[in-house]
Amino acid sequence: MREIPADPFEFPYDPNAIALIVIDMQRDFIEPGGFGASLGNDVALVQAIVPKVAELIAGFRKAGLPVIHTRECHRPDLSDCPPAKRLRGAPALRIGDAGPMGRVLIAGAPGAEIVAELAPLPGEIVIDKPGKGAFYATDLGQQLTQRGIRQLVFAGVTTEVCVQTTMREANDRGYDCLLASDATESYFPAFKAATIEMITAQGAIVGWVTPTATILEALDG
Ligand code: TIU
Repeated sequence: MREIPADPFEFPYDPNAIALIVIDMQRDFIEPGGFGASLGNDVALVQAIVPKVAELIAGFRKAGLPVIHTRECHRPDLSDCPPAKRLRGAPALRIGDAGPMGRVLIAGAPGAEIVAELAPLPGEIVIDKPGKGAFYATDLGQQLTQRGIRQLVFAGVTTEVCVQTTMREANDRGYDCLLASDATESYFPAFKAATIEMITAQGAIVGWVTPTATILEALDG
């Protein structure tokens, strides 16, 4: 077993059981005119991590390790979108409404696609998820079990919403979770900082955190 330097202490890296999971790097969250912007957010902050996420993906691919992508999106008939989610608040565009990138957060719409720079390769797992957590109402758990994956490196958006929710789901299911600190972002810098503090506190109660470069060095070694 090798170790990756991390907070709050070394991450016990098992090259035979680790995968990268990239959460929701979709046009709807990253580009102007999508769901993230419709909720009142400035997307510039999350757009800035695209190159770092690309580096991390490239490192996993080069090492021959699995890369998993998730997309938050719903069926065109909205049957998997709880009214409580769709009707909440007063967004400029609701889930399912027609926006500049097609129907907001609907599977198959241009806005629900992963940004071109981070597009999945054929053969990589892509999980469409109706919730914030990637385990809820998906077959992610089965996919990981089939491949013997027990450790997950996390990247993507947003740190405190879909990334943290999925990390907590994974932690409860027995996965070791390592967050790439510079390959994740929030619309709210204070929320990202708080998430990193809360997951690493209490002896890595949810998981570990370390920068992309440190992870890539370990994959190379
Ligand atoms: N609004 C927000 O911060 N996030 C989401 O709605 N979804 C994800 O984080 N992917």
